[in-house]
Amino acid sequence: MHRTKVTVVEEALDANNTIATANRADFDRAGVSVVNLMSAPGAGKTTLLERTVRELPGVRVGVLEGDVQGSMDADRLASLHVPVTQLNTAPAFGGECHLDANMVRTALPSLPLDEIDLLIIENVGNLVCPSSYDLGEELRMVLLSTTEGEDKPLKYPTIFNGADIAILTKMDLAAATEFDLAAAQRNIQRVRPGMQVLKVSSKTGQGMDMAVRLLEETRTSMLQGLG
Ligand SMILES: Nc1nc2c(ncn2[C@@H]2O[C@H](COP(=O)(O)OP(=O)(O)OP(=O)(O)O)[C@@H](O)[C@H]2O)c(=O)[nH]1
Ligand SMILES: [Mg+2]
Repeated sequence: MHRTKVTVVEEALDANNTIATANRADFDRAGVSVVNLMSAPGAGKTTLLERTVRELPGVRVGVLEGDVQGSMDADRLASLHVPVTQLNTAPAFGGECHLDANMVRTALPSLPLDEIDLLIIENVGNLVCPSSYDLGEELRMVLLSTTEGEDKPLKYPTIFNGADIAILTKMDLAAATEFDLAAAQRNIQRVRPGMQVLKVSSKTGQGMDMAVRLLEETRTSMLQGLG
């Protein structure tokens, strides 16, 4: 019984990986760099995106918004005049707590790939579900806010282990929440040795120059890889 369960999960992830590979090929063909933004609910994904859109001159950004329900985040971003496509996991995908490659594939026809350079996918707010699902992205970013506690990398290791970059958000609140920055850094390194960690506040702008530079570098290295 247990073995059957494991097999079914493995098959589902294999199928996801096959579709993710097709997505990646389509993104490459279109010359679009793709970033998958993941975090617990409310860690600051949309706020960081809003600020990034404003501070990334010369890069045409598009957004794919993943939410269980509603379009509040998509509406926030659309008001900044960037192309935004909403993906709701309920009811079309049964209220899943993550995006998967097939959902992204379903959204591809509505993404203006020839009008953008960088597609940022805001995953459903969840520190567990998105971990295992490759969407066809080039860069996986996980956000950890100073209001969540420095222990989270140890409690939810998979999402930190599978990400390329960690971003500590809401740094302006670190003192008020007595966030132990050194412990957070240690915990991240324990689950993902060598992980690059950025410290950002979308309110004060702290660290935004580093975040923007990282996205520009992702774009540049993709173009070099294609060329
Ligand atoms: N003080 C402070 N508040 C922030 C910062 N970033 C986001 N917030 C606030 O945190 C709350 C949640 O931010 P969102 O950007 O909506 O978080 P999210 O990760 O997109 O949330 P979901 O999409 O629901 O998972 C909002 O009230 C923001 O104003 C920050 O850097 N500093
Ligand atoms: Mg959001």
